Amino acid sequence: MNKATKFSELQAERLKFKPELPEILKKGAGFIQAIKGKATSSIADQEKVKDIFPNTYGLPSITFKKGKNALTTKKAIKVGVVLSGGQAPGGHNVIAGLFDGLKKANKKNALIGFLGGPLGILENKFKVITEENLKSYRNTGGFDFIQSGRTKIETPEQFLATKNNCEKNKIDALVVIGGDDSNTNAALIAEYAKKENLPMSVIGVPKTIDGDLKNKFIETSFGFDTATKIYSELVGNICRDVNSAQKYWHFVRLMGRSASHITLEVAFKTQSNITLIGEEVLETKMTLAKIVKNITDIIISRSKAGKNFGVALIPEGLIEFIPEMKELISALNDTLVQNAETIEKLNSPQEKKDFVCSKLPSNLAELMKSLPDVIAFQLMLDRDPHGNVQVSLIETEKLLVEMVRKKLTEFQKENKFDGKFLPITHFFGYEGRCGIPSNFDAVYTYSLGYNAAVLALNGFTGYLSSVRKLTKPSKQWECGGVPLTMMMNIEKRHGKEKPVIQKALVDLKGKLFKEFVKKRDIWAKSESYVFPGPIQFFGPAEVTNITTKTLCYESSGK
Ligand code: FBP
Repeated sequence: MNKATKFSELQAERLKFKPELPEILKKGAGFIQAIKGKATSSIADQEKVKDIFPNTYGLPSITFKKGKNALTTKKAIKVGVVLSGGQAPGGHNVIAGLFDGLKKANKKNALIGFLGGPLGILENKFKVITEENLKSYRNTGGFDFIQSGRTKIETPEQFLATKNNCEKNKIDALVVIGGDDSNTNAALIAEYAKKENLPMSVIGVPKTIDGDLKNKFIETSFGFDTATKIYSELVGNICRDVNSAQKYWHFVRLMGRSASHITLEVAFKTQSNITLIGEEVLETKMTLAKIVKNITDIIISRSKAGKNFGVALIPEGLIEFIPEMKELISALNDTLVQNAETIEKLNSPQEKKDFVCSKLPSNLAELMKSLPDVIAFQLMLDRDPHGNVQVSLIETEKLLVEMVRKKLTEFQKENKFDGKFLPITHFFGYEGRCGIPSNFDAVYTYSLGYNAAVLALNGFTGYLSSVRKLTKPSKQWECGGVPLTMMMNIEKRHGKEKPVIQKALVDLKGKLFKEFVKKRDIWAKSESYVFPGPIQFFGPAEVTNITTKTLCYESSGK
């Protein structure tokens, strides 16, 4: 631990927490047998995905069952671990579970942590992980033990550097803790290693606060539980504040990239007045004007009841789902790539905007010009290394506030609105990513790491660590692995077709969304706010071990 870092009383207490492993993992890899299921296929674009992954496509899913497995304990192995992408509560416990799982199987097993994300692999920067340097990070938030990064390993030179450094360090398995893009990268490294006859397996661990890396075998990504609890506390406090002062409208943008899972979860936990769901906007082709109309309708109707206050939740990815904005962003992605050199040479954002507008089809150029400058500039910012628009940098809440204000002013002139509109904007994202992991996340991450150790000790490659039946007590959780290629489809990135793990967006036919649709009108009119308060680590299980509404509804169909 960094010398400057001091433990708070709570953190000191949390170090003593012992995550309870699933029963199947408790005795270690030597007592776990891997049962292979049927061969799998990718969720879409099967032929194209198969062509790209000739060596790792179609692997069977894996379920762990009790039974002796001496092979996993005889030979000592060396594992490299890397944290990739955005922070999510519980990352340190994945490393702790991985470390303990390896040591339980054979004391000579070794673990090194690549520093600063995948770049650490390329630059061969790592730290040897020992009980001594790991112990103060158990059950803590953050990724600061070995840090993270968003470097994508994609060029032939980068793959070669990965191979050379892994060979140099005699690494038998590489564990990539990441979201959909990082695990797509893990799948590509697994395929490359097979092709090059590199005796190294690659295992992924599902991480992301966004909650969009999930499927039949991955019920949730880690970090979603803690992050949504932190945001819900903050939003709940705001709800209480608006209800106390009764004079402001708060517009809160919430992280989550494209998916609105975080926003939907926070909506249930706080019962805020307005919640926008990006996936619904896409499905119903809701234009920006229609979204603004829906918001102003609620503001006016609350105002008529004497309530010039409320709370509105906006998913950060909303902007990508509004039909005309989606079209604009897609055209911008191409224009920015095709004209990168020229744009680079232009000095001011205004010059860049003018140039970009000159290259866009006229309807999109008009739209770009109609946006507040600050939003237009933000739309032109660099894409991330995986080709995604950095929605965390686009202040959609401010765009909506401006448009709503304009509309209400028009209505005021027409005597259709005589209330007040005093908006305040917020963005909650980074506040939730490094929080102390909730009991659920602390146990889940420890189990995911331990489970990854078992997969690695069995020599499996191209798998995502999978721990399931998560709404049951952790003792009863089921464990195994799910092939990474199974979750893939082909998408356009940086203007080119690429294999990627498909994001799981909010299911509009799912029970949770349907329940939301039933409730939202009531929440819009009333002050049925809920104030969840801070995460509780100690106390009655109904409070400390409660998980997300999303997981409960999706797992049990309640
Ligand atoms: P991951 O997908 O890597 O887990 O990152 C999630 C996230 O927190 C998004 O919610 C957010 O849009 C993005 O990271 C912000 O990225 P950055 O940390 O690079 O600003």
